[in-house]
Amino acid sequence: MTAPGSATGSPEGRPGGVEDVDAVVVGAGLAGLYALYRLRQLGLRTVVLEAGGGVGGTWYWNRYPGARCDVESYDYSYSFSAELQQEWVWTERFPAQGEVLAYVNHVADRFDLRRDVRLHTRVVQAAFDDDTARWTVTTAAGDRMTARYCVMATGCLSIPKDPDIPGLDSYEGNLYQTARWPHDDPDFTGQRVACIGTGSSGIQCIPMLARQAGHLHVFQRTPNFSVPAQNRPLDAAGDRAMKARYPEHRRAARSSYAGVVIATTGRSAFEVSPEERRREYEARWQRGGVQFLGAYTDIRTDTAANDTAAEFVRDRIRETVSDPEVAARLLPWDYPIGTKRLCVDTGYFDTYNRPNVTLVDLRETPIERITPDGIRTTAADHRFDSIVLATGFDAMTGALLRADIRGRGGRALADEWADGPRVYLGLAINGFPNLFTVTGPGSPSVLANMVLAIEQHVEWIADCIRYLEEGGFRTIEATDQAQDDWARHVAEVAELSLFPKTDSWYVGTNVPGKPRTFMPYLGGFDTYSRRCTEVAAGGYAGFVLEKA
Ligand code: NA7
Repeated sequence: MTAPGSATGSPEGRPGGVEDVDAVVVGAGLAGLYALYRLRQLGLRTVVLEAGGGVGGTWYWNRYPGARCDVESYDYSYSFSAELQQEWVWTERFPAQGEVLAYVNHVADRFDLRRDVRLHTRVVQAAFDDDTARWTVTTAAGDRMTARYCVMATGCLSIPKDPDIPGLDSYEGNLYQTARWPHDDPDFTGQRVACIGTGSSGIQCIPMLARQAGHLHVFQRTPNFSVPAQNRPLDAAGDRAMKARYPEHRRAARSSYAGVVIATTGRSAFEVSPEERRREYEARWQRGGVQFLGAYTDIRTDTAANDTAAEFVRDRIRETVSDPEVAARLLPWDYPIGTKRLCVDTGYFDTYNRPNVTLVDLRETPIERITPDGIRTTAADHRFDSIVLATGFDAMTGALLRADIRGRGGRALADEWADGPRVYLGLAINGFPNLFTVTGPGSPSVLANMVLAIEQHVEWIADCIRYLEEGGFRTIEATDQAQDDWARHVAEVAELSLFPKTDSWYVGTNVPGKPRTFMPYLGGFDTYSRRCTEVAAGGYAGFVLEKA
């Protein structure tokens, strides 16, 4: 017996190896699994196609030492099931990669999701057929599947950036990429190790590598702001208290700016004295995490206000790093704090006090090339047993473009987005009917608590599909006008902040040739989700619905 909506229970195979289902979901991370859960509830035969060898998405791939969530565990978890949130016990305030992955696997088992997930299955094309109004999804193995609905749950940070360093292929030592970390936990004991990149991934793994390596060289191009996690184990009494007020905690998160409640003073940084400001920053530093930036309302919008927070962090770096020359190289100067994603670390700056750690400043001595035995900068030839690339991702659009999505008349998404992504509400694209992008560009996504952002999107998509099914509609498609208006709104809101001028993966400048567009929506999770609800309640304003 199979449950209603099970794809494996009743596949409709056709000659030629084509399988027909109701919905295809691409990706089995937190988004894809929840999409499967909701679409099954609608009675749709749903299949999830996943490139990896396990569920978990980001948490499956990013298993480098020190990988940890920078959102607190009680928030970085599904809220859709009261039973799930009551029974799961988190052990740390900021969960390590392994714990989040164990959680996702628990969810997959608890809700019997695995039977409709196909692992090791990479989607290489999704094409819409105008005549049948169905999507044909092709896998790397050449298998094909058709579906009425295609849900792209491919993640915002899932395609590692090609590090474009000459000579990389010639390297004969061990080469690692944080986002494609091997499962057998490499041992760096006694080795000469290099780490290239000092974003969140680098900042998390550098302290761990330093503990093992004989000597670690960190190759830094842009210094980063980082605040301490102040991570700690959770205890049973705290767990009981949290679980007693979970529903109200979730309600508050759902109506918050970031999908997680960030306590703010509600004041401008200049409404208070420098001493009071310092006390506020100090208290937040001691509490740990990205709540640091919530101190004042104008940190994201006013350069001078921002600089009070930036200078506080620079002072902590000067205080922590004992060699003043090394400290000076670690100071971020040329962009406002928070306009690249703020890093959250455990012992990062302190790592530079270790005798076995050397900082190489690539602004002074750029990398010329990777050689067979190491890295050549303009100043020296370094020999390494292992090189770790923590060089980031082709964020937000990378996975969608990689999938070769073709809409009406065979038009390619890559052509549509040649000047930057345009996605109505970050959810739907003109010319690509019945295709949905979970946490797509133009939605709060990476600026919000991702799990809540995922739940809000999946719930909206499931409600929309139910509406189509019950109303006898064949397709839903965003209008060009609605999509343009939304893209303009996303850009205008971003312009009110300090974000767009900073080079970062938010604007795509980390990937050569990528058009500069501020991709996430900065208007707030609360405002945004209200807007999505209104659009649906208004009979899907900004969409064209076609009757079957
Ligand atoms: P990030 O934040 O994009 O960081 C990548 C780092 O790699 C950053 O320091 C880059 O320097 C550096 N980088 C990239 N390419 C090169 C080359 N060619 N040479 C030297 N240095 C290079 O990616 P992460 O994986 O750390 O974090 C991404 C998100 O994942 C994070 O924000 C969290 O949300 C989770 P640059 O700044 O470009 O000078």
